[in-house]
Amino acid sequence: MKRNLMAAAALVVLAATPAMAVAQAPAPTAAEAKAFVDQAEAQLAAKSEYVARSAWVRATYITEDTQWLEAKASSEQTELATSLAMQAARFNGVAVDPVTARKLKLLKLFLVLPAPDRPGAAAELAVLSSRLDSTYSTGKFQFKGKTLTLNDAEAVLRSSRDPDDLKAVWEGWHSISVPMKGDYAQLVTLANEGSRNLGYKDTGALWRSGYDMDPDAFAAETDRVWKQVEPFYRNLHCYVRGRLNDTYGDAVQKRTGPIRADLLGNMWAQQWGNIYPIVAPKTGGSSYSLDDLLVAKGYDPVKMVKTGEGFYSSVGFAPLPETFWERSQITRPRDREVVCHASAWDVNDRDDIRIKMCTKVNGEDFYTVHHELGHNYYQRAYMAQPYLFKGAANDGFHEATGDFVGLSALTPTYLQQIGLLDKVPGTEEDIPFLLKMALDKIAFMPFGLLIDRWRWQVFSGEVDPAHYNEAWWKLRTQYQGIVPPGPRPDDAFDPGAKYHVPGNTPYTRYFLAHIYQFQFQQAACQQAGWKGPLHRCSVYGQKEVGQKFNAMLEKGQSQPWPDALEAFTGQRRTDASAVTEYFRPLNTWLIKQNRGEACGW
Ligand code: X8Z
Ligand code: ZN
Repeated sequence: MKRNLMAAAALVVLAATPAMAVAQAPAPTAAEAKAFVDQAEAQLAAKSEYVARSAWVRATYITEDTQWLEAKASSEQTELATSLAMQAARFNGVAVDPVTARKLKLLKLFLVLPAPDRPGAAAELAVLSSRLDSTYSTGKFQFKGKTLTLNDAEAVLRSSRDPDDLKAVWEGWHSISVPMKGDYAQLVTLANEGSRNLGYKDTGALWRSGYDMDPDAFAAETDRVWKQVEPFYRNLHCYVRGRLNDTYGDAVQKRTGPIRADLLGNMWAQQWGNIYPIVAPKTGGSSYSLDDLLVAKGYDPVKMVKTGEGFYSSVGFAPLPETFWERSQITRPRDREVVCHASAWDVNDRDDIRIKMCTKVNGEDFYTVHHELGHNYYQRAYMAQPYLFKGAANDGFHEATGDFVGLSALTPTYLQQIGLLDKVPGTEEDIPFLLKMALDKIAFMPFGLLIDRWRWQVFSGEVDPAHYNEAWWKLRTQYQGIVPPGPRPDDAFDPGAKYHVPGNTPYTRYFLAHIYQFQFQQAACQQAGWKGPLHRCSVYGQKEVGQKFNAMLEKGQSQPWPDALEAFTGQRRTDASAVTEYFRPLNTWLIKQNRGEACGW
C-alpha cells in the first residue's frame, strides 16, 4: 500500500512538469476515479466495524489490553485512510461526476488526525490518542481525604456554595491533566505532519475544511455569527456577575471584571444552569426544578432514556432496536474504568446503535439523553447512504439534532404532557424559563467557540507548548470573561481537563449546533403552525415535522450543508436571528436588570 502511494505521488510531480512530458503516464480518467473511489469506500467500510468495536470495548472497559487493541485497530484505519487520501490526489483536476468529486474530497477529510506516511507513525499517533483519552477518563484527585472522580467533582461544582470547596475541587480536577502535556504536544506534531502530507497547512486548516467553503472563510463565518450573539452574552454575564457578587461578596466575586470560573456550577463554566437558584429573579423565580421533578416522580436512568425515545417516536421515528437496550452503557459500571463522557455510537454502519453515558437523574442528563439519541436517530436516518456519505451535513448538524429535540422536551408544556409537571405554568414562568435556558445555551456560545480557537493556534504553531496554558486563559478571559479561582501552577495544562482536548474531538461543531438548533426550532414551529412565542413551542407529536426533519437527516453528507439546511428551513446560511427571537423577552429583561452596572470585563 505504501509503495503504491509513493508511486502515485511521483506521478503527480511528473505530470506537473511539462518539460518532462515524455515520462508522463496517461492522465487518469473519470472512470478510473470512480473505480478508485468505489474501491476506497469498500475498503474503509470493511474496516469500520472492527475499529468501532475495539473503540467501544476500550471506552467501556479501560485496561492496558483494551488500549492496545484500540490503538492497533485505529492505527490500521489511519494507515489505510491516509494512503487512500494521498492516492485520491492523483485525480486532482480530472473532470469527474459530482458524487465522485464529493467522495474524493471527503476521503481527504476522513481522519480527524491524519498520520505521517512513514512506518510506525500511525501506530505512535494511535497510542498517544488512546492514552490521552484514558488518562482523562480515569483521572482522580484527593479532596478532604476522599478520592474523587470527575462525576464526584461535578456534583460538588453543581451544588456547593462554599467558595473554598469549589476552588479546591476545581483545582483538583485541573491537576489530572498535568501529565498529558507531553503526549499532547507530540500528537500535535504528528497530526500536523500528516495533515501537510494531505495538502493542508496544518491540522486546524484540515478541521476548518469540512464546511463546504474555504477554511479561512469558515473561520470568518464563525466570527460573524458570534458577533450576532455577543451583546446578549455580555448582558447575561453582567447580570450573573451581579448575583454572584450579592451571594459571595467582594472578597470572592467582585461586581466588575471577569467571573471566577468555579462559581458557575460547571467544571468548565460552559453551562451555568446549575446556579439558577442563585440568579433567579428576585420577584418570582421558577415554579419548578427539573432536577427535583425527576427525583420526585421516581425516574431512573433507563426511564430517562425511554422517555427520550418516546419523544422521537411521537414525531414518527421507529423505536430503538432491542440491541440498543442490550448493548448501551446507560450508567457507570461499579467495577471498572470507563469513559464517562457521553457519546452515541453507530457500531456496524447499519442497525447497531448505542449510547454510552454515566447517567445521573437530573435535568442536565435528561437533556443529554435527548442530545445523544439525536445522534443515533441521525445515524439511522443516513444508514442507506454509501459509506462516505454516512455522516452529518456538517458536524454541527449532528450535534444540533438532539439539541433541537431537547428544546421541545424542556418546555413546561411537554413536561406536563409526560406527567412530570402537574400543570402548565402561565406567562409568569417565561422569564425564569428563558433565564434557565440562557444559562445553558447563551453561556455556552463563547466556550463553544474558544476551544478550537485555542487548538487552531496550537496547530498553526502560533502557540507553542511553553505557552499552552497562557494562551488558553487569554481566550477564556477574552471570550467568556472568566478567570481561574487562583494563580495557575507553571506545569498546568488546563485545556487537557476538558474532555474534547485529550479526546481530540473538534469543538466548533457545538458552537454551530447552538445556532442551528434555533434555526431548526423556528422552521419546525412554523411548519407546525405555531403562533405563540418561540420558546413555548414544542413539536412533540408533530409527525409532519418529524418527516420533513428526517428527510434532511437521510441525506447524510451527500450534499453541501447549505442544501440540507435549506431543505428543512428554507435558509442557506448559519444565522443567529432565531436565537434572538427565542430569547428576546429575556434580553429586554436583562438590560433592565443591569441598569447602573458597569458591564463588561
Ligand atoms: O460532548 C458533548 C456531548 C457529546 S457529543 C455530551 N457536548 C459538549 C460538551 O459536553 O462539552 C454537548 C454539549 C457540548
Ligand atoms: Zn453530541
